Amino acid sequence: MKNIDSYTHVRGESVYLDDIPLVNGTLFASVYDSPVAHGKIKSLHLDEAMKMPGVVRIFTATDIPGENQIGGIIADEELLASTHVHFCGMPVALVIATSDEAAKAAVKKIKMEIEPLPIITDPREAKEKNELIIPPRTFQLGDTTTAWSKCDHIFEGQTETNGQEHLYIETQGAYAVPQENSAIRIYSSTQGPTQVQRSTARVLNMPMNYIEVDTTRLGGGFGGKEDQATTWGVLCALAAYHLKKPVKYSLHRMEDMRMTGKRHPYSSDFKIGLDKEYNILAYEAIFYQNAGAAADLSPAVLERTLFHCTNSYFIPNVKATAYSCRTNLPPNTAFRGFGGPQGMFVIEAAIAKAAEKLNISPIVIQQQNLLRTGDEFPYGQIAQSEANECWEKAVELYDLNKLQQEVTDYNSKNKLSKRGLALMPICFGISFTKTLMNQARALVHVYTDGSVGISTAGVEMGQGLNTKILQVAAAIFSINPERIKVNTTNTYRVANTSPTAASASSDLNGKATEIACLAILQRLKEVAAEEWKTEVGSVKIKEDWVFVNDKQTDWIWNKLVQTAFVKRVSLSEHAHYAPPGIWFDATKEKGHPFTYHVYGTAITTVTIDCLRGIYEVDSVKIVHDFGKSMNPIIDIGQCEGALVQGIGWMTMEEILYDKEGKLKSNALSTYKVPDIYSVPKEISIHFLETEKDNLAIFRSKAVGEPPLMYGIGAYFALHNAVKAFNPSAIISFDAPMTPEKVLMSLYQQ
Ligand code: MTE
Ligand code: LUZ
Ligand code: MOS
Repeated sequence: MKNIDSYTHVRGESVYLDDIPLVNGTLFASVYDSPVAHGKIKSLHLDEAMKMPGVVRIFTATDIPGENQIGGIIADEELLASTHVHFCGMPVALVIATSDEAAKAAVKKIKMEIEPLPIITDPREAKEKNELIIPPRTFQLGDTTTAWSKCDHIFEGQTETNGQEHLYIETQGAYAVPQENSAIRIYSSTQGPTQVQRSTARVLNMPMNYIEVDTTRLGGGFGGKEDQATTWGVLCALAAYHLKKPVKYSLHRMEDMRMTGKRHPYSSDFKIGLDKEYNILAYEAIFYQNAGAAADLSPAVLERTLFHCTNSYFIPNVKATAYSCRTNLPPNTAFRGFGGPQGMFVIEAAIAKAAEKLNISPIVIQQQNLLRTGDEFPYGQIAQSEANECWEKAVELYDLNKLQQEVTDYNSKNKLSKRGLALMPICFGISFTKTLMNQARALVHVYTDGSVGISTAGVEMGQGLNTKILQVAAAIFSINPERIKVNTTNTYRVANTSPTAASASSDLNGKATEIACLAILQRLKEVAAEEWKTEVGSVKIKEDWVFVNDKQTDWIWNKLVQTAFVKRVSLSEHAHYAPPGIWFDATKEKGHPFTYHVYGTAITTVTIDCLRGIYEVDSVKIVHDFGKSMNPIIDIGQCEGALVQGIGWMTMEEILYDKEGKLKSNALSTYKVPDIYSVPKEISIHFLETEKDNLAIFRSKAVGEPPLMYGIGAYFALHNAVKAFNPSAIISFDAPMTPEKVLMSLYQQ
C-alpha cells in the first residue's frame, strides 16, 4: 500500500500547523530570547516594545500562574527566565501582537541588562567543574582490569562527534484557542501531545482534563519535537489563558535554529584490547555528553549511548562510563538514534585504530567479533542476533571481494582521486529504555454505514505511521482500506500517551489498534453466528464479505455492522497495549530493556578529489533486518532517509558555537545538509529474509532510527580513501569529516 498521505502531500493539501484556518481575532506571539549565554538579569526594559504598533501585551516569568517549569525528566528548566539566563536563545519574554510581523518588530525593541557569568561550552571542562546533570553511570560486563593482561594488543584514543540540527521542514509552533469553562485547545506540532498537555497544566495550574492537544501531522520531527515542542505550546496557552483570545506562534527558521537544542555532541575516550586472533577481549569507554544548560532528555540519551556502546559486537569484558555535562548551550535533545549513534561511532573508531596499528583491514576485526545468538549485551540482555546473517548476506550478495578489488584497482590507476570502502554493521534496541513509556492506546469506532475511524497515541510525522495503522485495521477486519480513516492525535480521545519516538510507535499503537479491532470483530462474528445458528469460529470476514464455514453469505460488511447496531452491540473499542517481558534494574544496570533488536550491514564506497578535498558517496549497499516488512515502500523510504541523515551528520553538517556560546551556523546559508547532489549515487537495500518470531506488529520490525547508523560507514570510507592517498596521515576521529578536514589530512605531514 502506498503512503496514504501521498495524494494530499503531492497536491499541497496536507494540513500542517500553518494550514489550520485561524479563528477571528487570533493574536500572534514572538519570543525575546537571551543574547547572552550565562548571566544574572539586572533589568528588563519592555516600554519601547510596548509602544510598538499592534502590541497587545508582553508576558514574563511573573505572569505564570502555576510553576515556571518545563523540565520533563528533571525539573531544571524554566519556561521564561526569571533571574538568570543559561544559554543564548533562552526565552525571556513573550510579545503578543495583532500580527506576526508586529510581534517580531516589537521583540527587537526589548533591552536587557545582564551581569555576565562564566560560560562553559566544552563538556570535558564542565565535567572538571563538576557541572553534571545526573551522577555518572557505568555499564559493566566481565572484568576489564584483569582482561588487559590477556590482551596481545591494546590501543587507546579519543573521538569527537558533533551535534546535528533537526531541520524538520516545518519549524516548531503551536496555536492555542480558548474554549468554554477556561479549557484550552492547543494545536501543536509535537511528537508528544501528552508532554504539551502535562506541561501546560503545570504552568497554568490547571487540571490536565482542561487541556486538549491536537496534532494532525508534523512536517518532520526527527526527535526535535519529542520534548522541545512543549515550550511553544505552553507559551501560546499562557497568552491565551490571560487574554482569552486565540494565540499562534510559528517560529522563523532562525529563531528555531537559535532557540532549540540539537543532537548531543560527544567527546569520548576509548581503550580496546585484542588477542592474536583479533578477538576483542576488553573495551573501555568514557563518554562526555554535551547536554546543554538543562536536562531535557539528556539522561535518557546518555543511557542509550551506553546500551549501544558495543554496537553489534560481542565483547566479554566491557566497562563504559558516561557523564552528562551541563554547558551553556541550548539544552540538547532527542535526535534519530538518541545517543546510540554517538556510542557506536566510538567502538568503530577503536576498531579502525586497532586495524591501522596492526596493519590489517578493520573488516577482519569487525567480522571476527559480530554478536551471535546467545551472546550477552553489557546490560545483561541475551542477543537474538541477525548480525552474522546480515553481514554474510551483504558480503555474498554485493560481492565484497570484487568491490574491494575495484577500489584497489582504481587507486593504483588514479593519482589525484582515491576511493575508500567501509563496512558498517548496526544493532539497535527497540523499546523506550524507560520501561514505563512502552505503552499505547487506540480508540476504534465502526460507524453504522460501515466506515471506520481510528485514533491512537501515535503522531504522523512523515514516517508512515498512519498508513501502517490503517493496514492493521484493514487486515484484522479484512475490509477495503478505503472504508478506514485515521484521525488526528488528540489528548481528549487518547490519554496519557508516550511521545511518538524510539521507532516503536507502529509496534505500540499498531498492536493497540489490533487489539481494539479484534474485540469489535469478535462481537460482530457473534452477531453473524447467531444469524446462521453456528459457532463463532465458523464465521469469517473476507474482503468485505461474511463467510460461514468458508462459504460466502449474502451479508456484506455494512449489513453485518447494521445488524450489530440494531441488536445494540457495541461498535467501539478502546484498547491498551504494553509489550510483555521488558524490564531494567538501574541499580544493577542490568535487565532486558528491549523487546527486540534490529540488525543490518552497509557497504559504503566513496571517491575523494585529492586536489580539492571534496568527495562523493558512490554507493551504499545494505542488507537490513526488516523482520517481515508490512510495507516495503515505506520501509525503504525510512531506510534511505535515515541513511542520508546519518551521512549528513558524519560528513557535512557542522554545528558551530563560538566561545561565547553563540550559534554561528544559525541559518541555511551557514549550515549545510545533504542535497540531491550529495546523496549516494546508488543505494541498494536488500531485505534480510528471516522467519523468526519477534514482538513487532505483524512481525514487521521498527525501522525509523536504526538505518541512520549506516551513515557512520561514510566517515570510515572517507578515512580509508584519505589513507590511500597519504598513508602516513594520522587522522583524528573527529566527525564530521568535512571537505576541509579531508583536504587538511590529505596533505598532513
Ligand atoms: N521519518 C520522517 N519522514 N520524519 C520524521 O520526523 N522521525 C524519525 C523516524 N522517521 C521521522 C521519520 C524518528 S527520530 C523516529 S523515533 C521514528 O520515525 C518515529 O516513528 P516510528 O516510531 O513510527 O518509527
Ligand atoms: N526517547 C525516549 C527515545 O524517551 N526514550 C528512548 O529510549 C528513546 N529511544 C530512541 C528515541 N527516542
Ligand atoms: Mo525519535 S529520536 O525517537 O523521535
